[in-house]
Order: sequence, then C-alpha cells, then structure tokens
Amino acid sequence: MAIERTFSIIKPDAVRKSAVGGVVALLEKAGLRVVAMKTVWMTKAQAEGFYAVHRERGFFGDLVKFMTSGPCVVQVLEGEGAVLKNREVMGATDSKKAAAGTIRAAFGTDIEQNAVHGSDSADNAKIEINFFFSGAELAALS
Ligand code: FUP
Repeated sequence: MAIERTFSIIKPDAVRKSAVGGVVALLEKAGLRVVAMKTVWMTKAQAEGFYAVHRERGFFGDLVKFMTSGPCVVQVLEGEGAVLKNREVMGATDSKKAAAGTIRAAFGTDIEQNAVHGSDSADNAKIEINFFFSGAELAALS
C-alpha cells in the first residue's frame, strides 16, 4: 500500500479532557506520523463549511454548536494506507459502539462527542487538509 496523507481533528471534547497526547499516542502506535498539527477554534461559518455535506441532517445544528464549543487540534497524518488506518484506529462513529483499543472507545462519550474526525477517502483528505492548512504550511512537508 502506498504512503498517503489523511486529515484528522481532535475535537473539543477530547481537547477539554486533555486527551490530545493520548490520541496522538494511539495514532502513532497505529503507524501514523504527525506531519502537521495546530490548534484552531472554529467559527460557526467554518464549522458549517467543513460539515456542509451534513447540512440537511437533523443533527447539523448541534454538531456545529459542539465543534465550535472550544478549540480543536487539526492534523495532517502520513503513513501506509493512512486514510483507512486512521479510520480503523478511530473506531465506530458512536463512541458507545467503538471497539476496545480505539480512540473513540478510549476518549469519546457518544455519537456526537466522539473525540476525533478522520477523512473517509484520499480525495476528501486533500480537500480537508486544504481547508485548514495553507500552501506555505504544507510546502515544508513535501
Ligand atoms: P464519521 O465519519 O465516523 O465521523 O461519521 P459521519 O461522517 O457519519 O458523521 C460526522 C459527524 O456527525 C460525526 F462525527 C458526529 C456527527 N453525528 C451526530 O452528531 N449525530 C449522528 O446521528 C450522526 C453523526
């Protein structure tokens, strides 16, 4: 499998409980390298833009409120099959159903407060990385 990049968000619930280090430890243990990382506190417009694909869903308003409730840590991760690897180590969307050993089982609470976001495809990873990281920030990585 080729080396690829994916995008990750450590969500406000995990940042609030000082789980940034714990999340990164599980990502690294899974074979993912952190190649860029910064803290951002999203505006309502940014969160609505990032989750635009979900705007017709009933949970959209609450999701935007949650994602803007405090700072997040956004990351670019790299590794073999990074998109899939990250999804595996994240665990199921609903933290209550996430398998033991996954990030959401360790640090999430429920389907909304689920500790992390991860891109679901290489194409979306590119879009999401470019949503948060500038060309200058990424140029140093290539
Ligand atoms: P995932 O890819 O696992 O992050 O999950 P989805 O893309 O299906 O959902 C995106 C986010 O919407 C989830 F991380 C949490 C939120 N969500 C809810 O708050 N309620 C729901 O019923 C479904 C999703």
